[in-house]
Amino acid sequence: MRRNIKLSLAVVAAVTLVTSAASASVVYNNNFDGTGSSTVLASTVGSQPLGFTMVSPTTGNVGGTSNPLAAGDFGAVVVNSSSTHVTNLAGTGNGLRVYDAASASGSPREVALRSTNFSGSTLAVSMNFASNALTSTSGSNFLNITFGSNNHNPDAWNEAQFRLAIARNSGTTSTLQATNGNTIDVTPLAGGSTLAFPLQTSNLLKVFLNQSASSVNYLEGVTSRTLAARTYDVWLNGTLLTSTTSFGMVSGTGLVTTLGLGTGGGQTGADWVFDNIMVENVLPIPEPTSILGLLVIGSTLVLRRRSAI
Ligand SMILES: [Ca+2]
Ligand SMILES: [Ca+2]
Repeated sequence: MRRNIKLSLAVVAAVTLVTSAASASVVYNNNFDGTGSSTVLASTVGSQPLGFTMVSPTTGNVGGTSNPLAAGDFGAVVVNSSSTHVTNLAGTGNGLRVYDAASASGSPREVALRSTNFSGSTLAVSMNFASNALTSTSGSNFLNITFGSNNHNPDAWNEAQFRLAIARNSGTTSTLQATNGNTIDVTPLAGGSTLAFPLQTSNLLKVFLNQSASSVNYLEGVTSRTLAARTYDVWLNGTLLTSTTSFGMVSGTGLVTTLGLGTGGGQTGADWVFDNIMVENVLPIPEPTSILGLLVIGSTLVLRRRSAI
């Protein structure tokens, strides 16, 4: 019995060590409520969000109270469950509605907002999002979640380092896909796939970025993954977006330091709500073999001590 207890303690100690090594520090956190460890002030319902630079539209919002959207509406506005705007389907309290039912011919940025700068070579970006509209519209409805660096502007979705496109399909599901930022068409990377998600309910998106020059390991839930240098992983509702080739960042450029949300002139039916947008510096975890090694070492030490008694 005592041996079992000591073995358990050794396992707990090893797991605690691993957990500690995988701890993260928040470098950007926007729940639009100003609560918790938020680094931004509470945003006001009906206004443009704090913690973002609004590139387009720069002042006010065009529409944003109609549901479904009226033709010509576009903008970003803070909403909550009791506002005259749409309900925050993505989270609790205040959320952010990003919508585009307008058409500015040829424009890569109809709605464009970017986060305040953050830094870190190994980042975990997470957010909740929901499609506000259930049915497909006649217009293009995708929205780009963009990752920008010093010379890859996240404001324009065709210039970002890389981007994730969320799109509403006909029926009641929608898809997410990853693509190079400087590829105009919304197509997955070679060999890439899409992930489906339900409409009008909160979805959890997590992106792990390794911007360093060597591979690192990270934990998503109980899954340990290795990220090669300058690649990223995408998780949607606990499922990994897969590709036959690694999702790579544009080579020879600076680190990703900003996050953007945007649509272009071609989108005339985009209507999305976001909440809990967070960026964390994630410390790499030991190799899986090292974790096993810790357990073996811990167990062995206890067994030796027990044998010596
Ligand atoms: Ca919130
Ligand atoms: Ca548009």
